[in-house]
Amino acid sequence: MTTHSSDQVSVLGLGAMGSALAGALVKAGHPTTVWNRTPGKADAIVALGAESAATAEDAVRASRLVIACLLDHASVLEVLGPLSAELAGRTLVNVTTTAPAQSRELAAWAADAGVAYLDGGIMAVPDMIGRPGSSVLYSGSAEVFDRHKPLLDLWGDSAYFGEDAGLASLFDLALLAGMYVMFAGFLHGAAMVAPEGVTASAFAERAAPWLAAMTGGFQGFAAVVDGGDYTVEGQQSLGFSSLDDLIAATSGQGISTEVVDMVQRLIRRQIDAGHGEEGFARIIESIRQPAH
Ligand code: FVH
Repeated sequence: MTTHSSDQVSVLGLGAMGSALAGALVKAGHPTTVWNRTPGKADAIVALGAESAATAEDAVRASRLVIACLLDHASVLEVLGPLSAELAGRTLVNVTTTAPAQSRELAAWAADAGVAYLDGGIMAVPDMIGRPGSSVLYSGSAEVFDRHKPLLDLWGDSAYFGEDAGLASLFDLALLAGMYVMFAGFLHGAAMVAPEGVTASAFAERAAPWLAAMTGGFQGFAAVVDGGDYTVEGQQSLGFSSLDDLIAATSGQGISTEVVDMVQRLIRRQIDAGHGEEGFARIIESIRQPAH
């Protein structure tokens, strides 16, 4: 049996993201009950047609399907820990950002309490919810995912990674790792050109298409990594990839070299281990084996 727009749903947490998720459900016609620790945040959603519950317990009791979108793992435990009896026999979809071990801990707690559990990682900002480009990663109960997919799809593209509840979180954080390092690289470049009077906005105009074009190289690196042979012809070698000039130019601008030093260290460890002729993708071996 799959979710229908007439199915009742409760949303716990009306921060920026919880409000966006609840708003999408209400707009799609789901009878929606909302709860937030601090009163007042429900007003905008109630104006759209949601019911406001006075307590988290009341919100849980209102629906078979409960969505949690709270700050972090600790707040989820604080709110849901005392409600295991009320949640028993219901379905919990937790889209709060948590670490994989925390997602697994919640899944184990839910199993003990008789709660069907699906963990989610949101790859979107609140304004993107329900729009193209928004995706939400899920893992945990396949049955819950399949049954509620029409509802989950209201928020964005829904992707399921498997029964291990920690997998969605792992993918979420792995993707965020790529994002943060890319942002740091962009800001490093902006800081490099700033002493010449170039604004960050002007630099962004050049950086965005350049970095977008460079993502075309991911599959090539991935093929080398998956093949496990870094000697494949046609790759830029580690020896050729030295960042010495880049680091010297960075120092010359009087700014920190920390961002590029990190990449240089990953390259250097492989060259020092005798792999200078092999491809750049080999730095994944430095990442896999922490430096002592
Ligand atoms: N906003 C975003 O762009 C990101 C995108 C990717 C996924 N994240 C994650 O979504 C979770 C919620 O994020 P949020 O943006 O809604 O966060 P806030 O606006 O700060 O709202 C936090 C809500 O959590 C409630 N809360 C915090 N601590 C407790 C607690 N101990 N007990 C009960 N509720 C708690 C808070 O309530 P209040 O402060 O209004 O009373 C808000 O409802 C998050 O995991 C992101 O990483 C969003």
